Amino acid sequence: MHGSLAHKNLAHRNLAKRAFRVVLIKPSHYDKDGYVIQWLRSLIPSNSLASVHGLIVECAHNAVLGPDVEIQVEACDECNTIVDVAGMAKRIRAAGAGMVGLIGVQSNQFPRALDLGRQFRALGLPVVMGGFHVSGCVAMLPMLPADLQEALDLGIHLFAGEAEGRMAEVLCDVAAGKAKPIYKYLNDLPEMAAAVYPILPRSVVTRVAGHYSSFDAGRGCPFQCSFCTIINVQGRKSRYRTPDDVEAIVRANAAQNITRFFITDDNFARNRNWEPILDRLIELRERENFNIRLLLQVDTLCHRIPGFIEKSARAGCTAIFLGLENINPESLMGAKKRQNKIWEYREMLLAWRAQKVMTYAGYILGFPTDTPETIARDIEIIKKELPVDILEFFYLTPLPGSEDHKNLFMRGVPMDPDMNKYDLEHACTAHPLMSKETWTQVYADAWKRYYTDEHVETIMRRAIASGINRTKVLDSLTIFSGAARIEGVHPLQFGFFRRKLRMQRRSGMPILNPLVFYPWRAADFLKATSQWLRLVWRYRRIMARVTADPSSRTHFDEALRPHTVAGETDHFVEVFADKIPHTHGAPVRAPAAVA
Ligand code: B12
Ligand code: SF4
Repeated sequence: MHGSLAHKNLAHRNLAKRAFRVVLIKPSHYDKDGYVIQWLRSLIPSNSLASVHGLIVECAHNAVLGPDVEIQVEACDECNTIVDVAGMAKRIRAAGAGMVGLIGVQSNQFPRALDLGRQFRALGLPVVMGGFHVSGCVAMLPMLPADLQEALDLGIHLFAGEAEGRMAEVLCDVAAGKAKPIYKYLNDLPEMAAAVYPILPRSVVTRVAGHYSSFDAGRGCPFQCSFCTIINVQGRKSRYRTPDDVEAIVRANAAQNITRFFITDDNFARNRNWEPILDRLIELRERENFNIRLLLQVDTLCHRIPGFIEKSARAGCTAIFLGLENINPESLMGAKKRQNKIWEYREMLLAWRAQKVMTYAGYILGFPTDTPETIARDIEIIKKELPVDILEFFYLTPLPGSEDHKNLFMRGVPMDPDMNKYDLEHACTAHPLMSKETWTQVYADAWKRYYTDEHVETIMRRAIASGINRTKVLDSLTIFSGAARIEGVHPLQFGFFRRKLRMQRRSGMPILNPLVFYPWRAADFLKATSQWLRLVWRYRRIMARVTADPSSRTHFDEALRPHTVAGETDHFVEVFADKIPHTHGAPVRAPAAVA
């Protein structure tokens, strides 16, 4: 089998007379000063890049451009790699033909992607762009927005939808000089069973701290949150990979010595094939000693699925991301996030703790009834009553592709025209009760309010008492506490050792004189480094104190207290008693006392 494959490859090579080089770039976006947000090492891998890379590798194997054309591919994530436009263009020219793919472009990355596309187009190279901004806008809006039109005017080809089963067509069209302005595949979602694997070479993966790679075990989510773009692009039906395919992805990565994975399903708990997939991973771990580590995204009802949490932990899950979003049922109902039952939050979080899995919860600020006072109150409640480790804050944002965005667009409500700001870290439209300044202040204050030294100490004590890896918790606390406050970026976009390149500045902003830029950058670097060193030192001292204290092992507080009596609810559930809808399973309230 191996012999015949090698023979076939050799035959290909002998025939290959021409080359077609595909350069894949996952663009980053700009910071407030107009410099590209990039790092020596990023924190989280790009699954979009791995997916499209896998598709091009498949096209190369299948020689889709003909037996005499060798398809070459290179991939880079701009979050951890400097994009050398001239060098890439030179390599395409040296190959004789090729194209640039701008991969997985989100709305906030669109301005950067357009700047890169413009440079490649000026050099006469074909450029194709895909990702959630293109897909979301084409899926939801009645007309193309101005920025997509600008891309088309530059001669950039747009791809809306998923590329599995369609990449060969795109490559053939580009190679023949007949690429369409827009490829629309939104109404025809590809099956995931037997779909090509997302995979990246080790040299790309090792640019991510901890050498995490990624794959999606499925796509689609049954829920209907109004701020979500995913359901409008990838649909609400669960499409999933087979356990054989997941095993093949793991083995292919393990062959490169990579066994840590971020499974990027938005909601792995709603992947209808979760159990056979986890069973297979458990088998690989327990029978073949694969050192698999998993990071999963799940929903707040996952604890109701029998065996889900236990099997996730056995399969190697050490941390989960979940969309807590808010603890006010009124906000959750307003955003159609009906599946979030606040009275079950503690039970769900305790179930993960029992398996020694760390929890990261997303929390959205700026629902219509939010005020600075209610947000402050709610964060204090979470600190006291919910056993979550890491809380991360986002602005409620009308992301292109979401129902919220479509509604505002159709009603002509003003939204910030600068897509670079649609990173969930900026106020992009007006709030009914808070001015833009107040909302911005509330966001900055939220990080400070949650990550107080006192609460960091409590989280460390809870980690020790629950047997959760304390170093992992400490490292995450450090990053999540410092990223927004010190670097001005959300932790999910964070990395180690920030790079700011003088020449890579947003179009329209001046390139500074070296005599101005370098002293500014040196001062900027020293300021951030000294802030980081102080934070690390403070947190290490907290860790040392907590570890040395024998009472940490038996630490207990309100958040860790399971409900023992049937129908018992948390104190905070009482706070929101009048906002809880009468749905099945909701706590039954005593009739309100007459004032
Ligand atoms: C994993 C993930 C991340 C990871 C990794 C990023 C990545 N792209 O892999 C991390 C944690 C870093 C991340 C961060 C953010 N994310 Co994110 N993320 C996702 C998630 C859950 C999965 C991405 C994925 O792998 N999708 C599967 C791939 C295969 O789909 P795809 O990217 O669309 O690619 C397919 C097609 O579009 C097409 N295609 C794509 N590119 C190209 C190029 C060419 C040439 C062609 C032909 C085809 C093509 O083919 C691909 C294969 O079918 C998505 C939701 C989702 N389900 O996609 C959100 C999502 C992409 N993220 C989103 C956001 C907002 C963010 C953040 C801004 C939020 C934040 N502050 O954390 C940051 C941005 C920072 C950054 N550097 O990316 C939004 C984007 C919405 C929008 N309109 O912009 C999404 C859609 C979720 C949501 N909230 O609605 N994210
Ligand atoms: S649960 Fe997550 S993926 Fe599903 S609709 Fe809501 S925000 Fe989107």
